[in-house]
Amino acid sequence: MSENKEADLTAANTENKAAKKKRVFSGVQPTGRLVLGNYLGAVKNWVPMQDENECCFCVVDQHSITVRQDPKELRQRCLDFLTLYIACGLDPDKSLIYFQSHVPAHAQLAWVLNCYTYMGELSRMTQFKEKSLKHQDNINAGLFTYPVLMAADILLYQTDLVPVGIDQKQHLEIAQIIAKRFNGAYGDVFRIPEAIIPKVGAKIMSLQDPTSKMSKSDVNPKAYIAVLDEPDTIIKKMKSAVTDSDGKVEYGDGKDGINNLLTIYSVATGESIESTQARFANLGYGDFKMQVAEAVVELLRPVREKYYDLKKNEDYVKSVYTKSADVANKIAGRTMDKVYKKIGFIAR
Ligand code: ATP
Ligand code: LTN
Repeated sequence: MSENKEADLTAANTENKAAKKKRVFSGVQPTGRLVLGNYLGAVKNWVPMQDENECCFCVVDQHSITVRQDPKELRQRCLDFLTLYIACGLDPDKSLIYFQSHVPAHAQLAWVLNCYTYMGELSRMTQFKEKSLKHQDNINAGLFTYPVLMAADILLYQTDLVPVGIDQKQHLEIAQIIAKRFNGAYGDVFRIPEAIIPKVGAKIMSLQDPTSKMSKSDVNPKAYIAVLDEPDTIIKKMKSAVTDSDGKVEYGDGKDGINNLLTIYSVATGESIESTQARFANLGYGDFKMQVAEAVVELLRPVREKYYDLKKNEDYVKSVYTKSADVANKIAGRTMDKVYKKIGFIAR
């Protein structure tokens, strides 16, 4: 081959690689109700990624049974979460939107990866420690190996990017460790995924205890704003948000409540933190809270409207998750074949 031709081909390869879309994977467990924290920290950031990348968005139902669930409620919640994904702007023409349990390879790969993950690594996971404290009567093996199933979710699709809130950073790190360990033993099987964590809004705090994370399974509904909360509920919850006694609307140490509300306003409206702070500098807490509440109402209004529209068309929603799972099964199957071959199983 002439030198020039070889150079041309190399250029074409580089171009191809640059043009190749990246794979994105993320998911939310169908527990509690989807809340503002999940929306600002995760789901909202998935929407713009759909244009540039190949995206898989999963309702991770298998993760949710690490905590006891009522079957009837879980079934309904799974459907509601998937419907909400679409209502939040996930587009079935661009992305795969489906249930984890509809792609058996998640559990199959999780089993394999369990054998490449150490007990010591899993016992260091913060989420495991927190959840085992919270559910002391049910510290099951699934709760312990939760990060392995999550690694399987991600590695199965040769994922490049995983958009999540900051609380998932540690789980992403262990997914990278497992992938590198497996690649070290068998060659390049998995792509090494990278966490995408927003600069602002990666950890929205509880409205009742602003030193802890807003969580969708909080027993106190006043602690969170659900994406489907009606405007008057949002306003009431905002009004009762815990603040402090110094009366100044500005960022500061020990001002977790105010810091959180400023962050919420900034992410909800897209206005920078600096200009948000300047905007409210001379306002009392009551008026400030009202303005934050209104911004959240406007942010969530179109989501709520689209959700109730979609609820009228369950067949459409079903067609989305069945078609998506068909494609996801094919992509996942390719990785499983490779994994089984590498570890020495007889080809299927
Ligand atoms: P649970 O209370 O049932 O554990 P959760 O509210 O912590 O649920 P997850 O299903 O664990 O929600 O998380 C879904 C996504 O939302 C993840 O990407 C997570 O990082 C993100 N997320 C969860 N809570 C917040 C929060 N308070 N602020 C920003 N992002 C969040
Ligand atoms: N553990 C995540 C949910 C989750 C996830 C994933 C997120 C399960 N599998 C894969 C990103 C990629 C949580 O938020 N608790």
